[in-house]
Amino acid sequence: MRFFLMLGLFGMFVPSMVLAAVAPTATAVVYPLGETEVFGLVKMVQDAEGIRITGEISGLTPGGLHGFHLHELGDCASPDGMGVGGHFNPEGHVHAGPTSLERHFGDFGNIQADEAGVARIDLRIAGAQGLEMVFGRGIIVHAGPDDENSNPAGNAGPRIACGVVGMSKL
Ligand SMILES: [Cu+2]
Ligand SMILES: [Zn+2]
Repeated sequence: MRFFLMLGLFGMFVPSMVLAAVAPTATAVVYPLGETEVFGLVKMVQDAEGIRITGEISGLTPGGLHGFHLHELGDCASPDGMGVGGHFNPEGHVHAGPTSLERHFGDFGNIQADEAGVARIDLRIAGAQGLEMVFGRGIIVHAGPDDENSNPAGNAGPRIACGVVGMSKL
């Protein structure tokens, strides 16, 4: 009897431990909105320090800074990208930058394009936890820089690329 009780407890704990160990990477293929040619791939993984975001996006303004956020919804259907709603903000904070203690969850700041219009992304959002909340939401790249201050969205201009976050193995 005790054996089966222990087996039952083991059965409850082990799957959650295994799931945590092999938590999927969050991946978004980012497609152009409207007439832009902005395209790329973004990946997010959770570690003890926070969330690490890597990837590469092309077709940007050469040398430009572009606002880069996780928005609330995963609907990239409209050419203006407005279907994804505002910044993902589960805690009701004001807009800020990724190094601020109080900010939207989706405030990833800016990505910097090189002279060929390609941004190679390697951002660390220190202290961010809760990667499980990103799935099904929208990654947006903006035409202009996020000032990491103005509400509600950093005055980053039009939405030029959009991707829905899904699960991948790597
Ligand atoms: Cu945005
Ligand atoms: Zn924001």
